[in-house]
Amino acid sequence: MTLPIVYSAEVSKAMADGAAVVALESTIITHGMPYPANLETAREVEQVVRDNGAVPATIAIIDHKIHIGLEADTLENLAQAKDVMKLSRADLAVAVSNGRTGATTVAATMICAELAGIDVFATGGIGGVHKGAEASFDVSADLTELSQTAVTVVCAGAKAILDLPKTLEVLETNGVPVIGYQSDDFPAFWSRVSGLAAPLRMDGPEEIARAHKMRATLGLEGGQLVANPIPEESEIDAGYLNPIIAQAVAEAEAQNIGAKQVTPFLLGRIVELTEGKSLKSNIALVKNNAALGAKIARALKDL
Ligand code: PSU
Ligand code: MN
Repeated sequence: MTLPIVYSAEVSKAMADGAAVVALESTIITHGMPYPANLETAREVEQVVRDNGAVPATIAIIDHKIHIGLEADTLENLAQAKDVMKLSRADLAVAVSNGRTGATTVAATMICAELAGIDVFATGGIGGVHKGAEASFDVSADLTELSQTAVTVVCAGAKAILDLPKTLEVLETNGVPVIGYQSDDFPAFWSRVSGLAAPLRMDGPEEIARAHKMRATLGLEGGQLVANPIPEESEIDAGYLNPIIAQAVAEAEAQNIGAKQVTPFLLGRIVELTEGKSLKSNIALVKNNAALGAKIARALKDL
């Protein structure tokens, strides 16, 4: 059986030319940001990848196919679509076989990128170990995926809505290299620092590209997590944000929000409670990651 993959015209040409390609996820569009900011951001992030010398491949599941790169009208439809599934490893195949419309999380985007031969993926934040996980067992499948799928993922760390020390522990147990980019501290999404040490540090795209290759050479399965701090001017003060996060987490508990709904609920509530400040920061950090992702993808091509 041939793979159910379709490439956009732009990505298809890039692949044929051997150009650098950067994968982008779609859950951030459908479940991570409100319309129309989600659509504007998706377009701008794609443009940042191009401006940095690579080709963007936004990934989504539509009509029995894994789409690697979305045409302009497809992206526009997805950004406004209702009833889009939030797909991870568990439900990816069912969504494709049943012809559902699905957005890919970090885990599902990694799987699709690897199938398509794309080595680098840029996003905002990864899923992690949720606060209270000792009772809820809510640990994102993103962490397991990083241990088994050979894609370098550029993020801004993990959100402070998560239990960051536990998230780092699980990554370490799973054998995932967590690389602070030009930073000794593990960044916390809206903040440049979490107060936790980044397990590894690298200062340039070439170094990261070489390590990516070396994992393959050594036969180590899994990817790398690059944690790229949010640009200073877009940071949100933790003293202001922490009580807001605590309130959003408490509301989620009180309303029995569980499973896949937790992350979208918290992100949405925090946008409301910060009167859009968190959304502005989120957009800035995704663009920052897209630029670094493009540089890493180019460095990989140059090796
Ligand atoms: N971080 C963001 N915005 C998002 C997500 C993470 O800033 O929309 C999404 C990603 O797709 C990530 C998913 O893979 O949330 C994690 O969901 P969960 O916690 O249910 O595993
Ligand atoms: Mn979860």
